[in-house]
Formats: sequence, C-alpha cells, structure tokens
Amino acid sequence: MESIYREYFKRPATAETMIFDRSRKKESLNGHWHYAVDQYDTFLRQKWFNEYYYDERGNTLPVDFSFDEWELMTLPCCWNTVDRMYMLYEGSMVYTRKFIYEKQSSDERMILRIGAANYICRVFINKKYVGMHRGGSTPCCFDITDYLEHDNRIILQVDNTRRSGQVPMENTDWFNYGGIYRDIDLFRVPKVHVKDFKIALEPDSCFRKIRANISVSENYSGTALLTINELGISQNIEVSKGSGEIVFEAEPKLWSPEAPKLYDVSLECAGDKVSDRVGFREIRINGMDIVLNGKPIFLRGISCHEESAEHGKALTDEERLENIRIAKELGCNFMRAAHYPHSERLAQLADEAGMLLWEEIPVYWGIRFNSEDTYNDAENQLKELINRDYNRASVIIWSVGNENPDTDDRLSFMSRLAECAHSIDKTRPVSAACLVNTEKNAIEDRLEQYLDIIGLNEYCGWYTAEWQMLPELFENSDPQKPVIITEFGADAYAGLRGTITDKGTEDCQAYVYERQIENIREIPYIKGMTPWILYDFRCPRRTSVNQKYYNTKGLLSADKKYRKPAFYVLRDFYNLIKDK
Ligand code: GCB
Repeated sequence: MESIYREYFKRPATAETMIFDRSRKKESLNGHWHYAVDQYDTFLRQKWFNEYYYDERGNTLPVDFSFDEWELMTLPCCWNTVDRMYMLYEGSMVYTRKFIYEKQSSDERMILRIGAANYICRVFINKKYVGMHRGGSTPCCFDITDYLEHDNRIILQVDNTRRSGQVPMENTDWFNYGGIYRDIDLFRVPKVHVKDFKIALEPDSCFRKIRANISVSENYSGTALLTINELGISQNIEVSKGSGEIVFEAEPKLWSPEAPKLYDVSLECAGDKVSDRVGFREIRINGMDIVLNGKPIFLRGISCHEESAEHGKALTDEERLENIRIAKELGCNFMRAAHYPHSERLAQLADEAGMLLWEEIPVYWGIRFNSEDTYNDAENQLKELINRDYNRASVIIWSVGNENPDTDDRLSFMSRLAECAHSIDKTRPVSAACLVNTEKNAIEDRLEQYLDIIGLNEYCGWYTAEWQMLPELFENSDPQKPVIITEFGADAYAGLRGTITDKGTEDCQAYVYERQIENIREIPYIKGMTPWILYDFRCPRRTSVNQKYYNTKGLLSADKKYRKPAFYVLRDFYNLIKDK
C-alpha cells in the first residue's frame, strides 16, 4: 500500500460501530454537494482537507481545489448516471458541503450514517480525518460529535477502484457503479443509547414466543421497556453491562407473503427510544423441506440486481416497488437480491408487500480466499447486513456467496462465514449459490455441510450445451438438504427472434426456460428456484452485438418496459403450482 493511504485506513467503521437507526429522527444531508473527480488522489496526497494555503515559511501553496465553487451533484446518486463523461469513471470522487450544528442537549452524540458508498468511503470534518468504511453495499455510522462546531464542513472521499483483495474483487459480471448512492443522514442519540435491537419469533414451531436482544452503549446496566401495543405486550428487559435478552409469551398473527402482518414494536432504555415495524414468522428446515410457519413451501423466485436504467444502483422506492410488483405478476413469492446487499428499503418494502427475500454478500468469483484481510472484510459486510436487516420478516435466507470452485481455501473462508451467520442469527437458514461439480456432473460441494439450504447455479441449455446433462445432474445427485436452483437462464436480446437453437434470441431463451422447468419440476429435493434474472443489467464484459454491454438474461428489457416471451413461460409455471 502506498504510504499516502496508510493513515486513511485508520478508525474503520464496522458492524460494531453501527447504531440502530430505524425510527430515529434524521437530519438529512442528501441534496447538493460540491464535487471533484480526483483521478490521482490529490485530495489525500496534498491533504486538501487541511485547507492550508501557506506553508510554515509563509510561502503560498498551490491551491488546486475550490471546495465551494466546485460543481454540484445531488446525492445520493451513482456518478455514472449524472453525466456521460463519468459513465466509465472508476477511482476517487471528493464531495463537500457545509452544515450547521445546534446542540440540543448536553449529553447528545451526533451520528453520521451513510447508507452505502462504493467501495471505500472516508470522512473528514472541519479539517480532520474522522474514519473510513470498506464495503460497497452496507451502511456505516460515525460518531462525529467531537469534530463538530457551529458551522461545519464535511468532506467525503469515495473510491470505487476495483482491487483483487476486496469483496467483490476486480472481476464481476455486473457494472461497478461509483458514488454515495444511499441516504446520508445525521441523527442524535443520548450518550446512553440503544445500539442494536433484534427481535424475532422464537424458532421452536410453537409460534407463541418472541425473543428480543438489545445492546446498549456505555456498558449500561438497568432496565429497558419493550412494548407491542397491539399484542398487549409491555415487558421489562434487564440490561447488564450493555446487553439484555428476553423471551416472552405472545400470540402474534404470523407474517406470510399472503398476509404480511406487521406490528409496531418499541423499545425504551435510559431515555432513548426506538421503534420498528416487525412481522413475526418462522422459517426453518425440516428434513428436506423449507418450512414457513409450519407449512412446507416452494420458493417461486426470481433473481434481481439492484439496478435501474435511469438511476444505476440508486433506486427510488417506486422502482423497488415496481420490481416487487413485476415479481408478483410473475407469480413469485421470493426474490434473490443478488449479489450484494441491496438497500434496506427493499426489505422494508418486501415486509409490507409480502415478498420473501434471499440476501447475499459479494463473496463472488475469484475472491482472495487465502487472505485474512479479505476474510475480515467479507465477515464485516455479513455482520453489517445481518445487523441491518435482522428484524425483517421478509428476509428468510442469508447467502454467504456465489459461484466459487470448491478449494480448501474457499472451504475454510466460506464455512467460517456460514458459521458466523449461524452464530449471530439462529432464526434463519444459511445458504450459498454453489457450482455444479462438473467432474461428476453432480450437486456436490464440501461447503454443503455448513449450509442449511444448497443453492445451485446450473446453466444447462446455455453454458452447458447438452440437455441430457440436466436430468443426469439430478439423477447423479443425492443432496442431504433442500436445494434451490439459484440460477439458470439464457441471453436474449429484446425483440430478437430466431430458432430455439439460435443463441441470443428470445425463442432460444423461452425454450431454455421450458426445458429447465420441465426437468426441475420433477425433482423432489428442489424446493425453490430463482432464474437469472428479472431484467437486463449493465455489464462491461458483455460486448457482443446482441449485448451492447448488457447481460441480456433478463426476462424484461433493462428499462422494464418490455417482457420477453420467457417471462410468460415462467409466469405460467408459477401460476400453475401456486396453490399446490
Ligand atoms: C452466473 C453468475 C451471474 C452471471 C451469470 C451469467 O453464474 O452468478 O452473476 O451474471 O452467471 O449471466 O453468466
């Protein structure tokens, strides 16, 4: 690492520094920020944040910035969609704005929360470096109280350079958007505050107990009060040295995709108060079944990237709802949010709308599995995701990654992640999207022993040319756990017609769906599927005339205005099996 950067990896924001934020009153820093493209990292090299205009001897320093005269960008956004000039830009961008801070109470702490910035985000306030965050899709919190004055300048430096030790590494099958693309907020908490609040139905198949865990800052000991008015619940929780746990009797109406009942839950502790809207449901594995609220369920799913043609990864709620709506139109009860954490808003909206979710961290192709630093980064992203979305009934599966060959290093890396997910969350199954064992043409991966559900990506009819391989794959396999076919699919350039063997046509794609469905539906151990993918998405690796830098395996065109024939093939199948 070049020495100029060393200083600016200090004080990382991690899962441990996250603060429960739902329902907290936010003071938004969204909106206009001045920005500069900083291709050579001159901001860090010359420490612009110091705002030195003279050196110690009084000589004028070259001033290569003008914070308040820089152009404006409206955050959150992906810089790629702001101006064609930035479409393919990868590197650093520096953003700055001013804000006023009026203290409201003597013991308050001011927290800066950034919903997501890809990939490294560094925070500077009033000429001082505050800290940094690693990971392009999870939130981070910084306690900035001690840096604040009445008038403040904040600078955020965001660097989306692809690097081999990162998670994901430099080669992915999706577009590397840059920028701060989720909300930037300030919120105030008292010195003693609720840091974390996890609540869920106890997974004992009785549906009569709720467990809550809380963590409180400052090693607080005392009592917290949990209320769910609609259920007549008012429970004291003993908090000792910052943590408390309770299991209590309750009879909630169970949350399900058909009846997504949510309750207002609130928690008060030492003058701090938070609330959440929570559904109670049980998801468990029983033998070879995935069981929701006591009933075996087939997951009629679809994979989805977090992308819109207009906004890149900075989706609006309308766009998220539209995705859920289209998935419902397909007959889905399940969406795979691939290949990295999507916004928490997706899970909140899925809670309201009744859509089950698979959430994943970007342990994707070619991860540096033998590096402890890379592992720590991946584990932190996993913990941040689980902390963020633990209370979401819609989220039923944590995925610790996608498509990596079964090597010793990968086994040790990914099994640690699976164990980590299990240790934090005892209420949800853990999975990963695995590869077919091509030597045996079988579902066989040493990681399976650490998973509750086996995810399998297979591309019969596409990357695997021989259709015969598909029935053989299923015959050769004897999985001891339920399987979800996490991917199959075929490219189809929207509107391009041809024969069923003519790759890249809609006809070929529809045929792949027909044959896949014909095979999959016969296999008793397959308990769900999430074909690849809801709509076409940007992908720099896809340069052919029928792709034009898009992965065209979508059932819809990228603008979602056009449904390809395969959409209807899948819809008909899902409608057929819906009530079975
Ligand atoms: C896969 C990957 C996915 C790709 C897809 C494809 O197996 O998991 O990220 O986009 O194949 O289209 O090749």
